[in-house]
Amino acid sequence: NCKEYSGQLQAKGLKFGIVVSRFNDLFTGQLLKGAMDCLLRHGGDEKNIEIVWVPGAYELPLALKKLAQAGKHNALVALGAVIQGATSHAGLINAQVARALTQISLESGIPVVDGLVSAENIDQAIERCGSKAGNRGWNAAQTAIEMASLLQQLS
Ligand code: INI
Repeated sequence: NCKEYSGQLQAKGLKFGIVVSRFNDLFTGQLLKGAMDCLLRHGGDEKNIEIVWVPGAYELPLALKKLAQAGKHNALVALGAVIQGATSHAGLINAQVARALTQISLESGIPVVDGLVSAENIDQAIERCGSKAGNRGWNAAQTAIEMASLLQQLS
């Protein structure tokens, strides 16, 4: 007879903010497409979704923090593509961004979902942005819906 909680995959009436990086936009554009597809297929509404573009993955946390502080959204999604080989500091970017996203989420109480693709090469990035390994943007949006729903139940 325990009381159990789990989020529903229903986005109706929920507000989402998506922050997406322009760097590697060949890939991040596909992540955004996947995320939008997921939100709309689960009952989300375009008028309840805000999209913010930043130059690169490193800039994602600050824009997300601003959105989190505004407190207008039920969940936030970060989309980016960091490809090793394209840069020497890819690992550093990934670690910094992942930690910052956690911090923003915990400080604000708003789910911030990490939808960054971290790939060793272009092939891996292709696989994760709408081909054989799916679309990480779509998965991130699904997590955002579930967490937004869960937090509504818990508060
Ligand atoms: N930004 C990315 O989003 N992905 C990358 O692969 C990348 N590489 O390879 O360097 C990248 N660099 C830019 C970085 O995010 C910042 O925009 C830049 O350092 C200015 O702060």
